[in-house]
Amino acid sequence: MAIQRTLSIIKPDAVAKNVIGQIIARFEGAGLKVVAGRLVHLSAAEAGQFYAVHKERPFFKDLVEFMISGPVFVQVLEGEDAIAKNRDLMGATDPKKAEPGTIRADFAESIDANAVHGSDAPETAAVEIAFFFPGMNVYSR
Ligand code: RTP
Ligand code: MG
Repeated sequence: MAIQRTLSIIKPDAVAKNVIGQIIARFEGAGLKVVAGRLVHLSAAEAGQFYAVHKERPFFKDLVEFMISGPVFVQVLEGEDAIAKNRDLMGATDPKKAEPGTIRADFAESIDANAVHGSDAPETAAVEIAFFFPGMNVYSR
C-alpha cells in the first residue's frame, strides 16, 4: 500500500471543545503522522472556496457558516493508505450513523458540527493540501 498525504481539518466544534490533542492522538495511534499543521480562522470566502464542490447543495450556507464560526486546526497527515485510513478513523458524516470508537461517534454533535474533515481521494487531497499549504510536496508513492 502506498504512502500518502491527506488534508485533515479539526472543525470549530472540536476546537471549541478543546479536543485537538485527543483527535490527533487517534491519528497517531493509527500510524498516521502530522507533517504540517496550523490553527486558522477561515473567512466566508475561504470556506466557500474550500467546499466549492458543495455550492449547489441545500446545506452549503449552513456548512460555510459553521466552518467560520471559530478557528479550525488544519493539518496534513502522512502514512500508509492515509486517505482511506483517515476516513475510517473519522466515521460516517452523520455522527448518529458513525461506528462506535470513531472520531465523529465520540466527539461530534450533529451532521453539521461533525468534528473533522478528511480528503476523500488522491485528487482532492492534492487540491486541499495546496489550498492550505501552498508549495508543500503532495506525494503518493
Ligand atoms: P467532510 O467533507 O467535511 O470531510 O465530510 P464528508 O466528506 O463526510 O461529507 P460531505 O458529503 O463532503 O459533506 C461536507 C459536509 O457538509 C455537511 N453536510 N450536511 N445536512 C446534510 O445533509 C449534510 N450533508 C453534508 C457535513 O457537515 C459534511 O461534513
Ligand atoms: Mg467531503
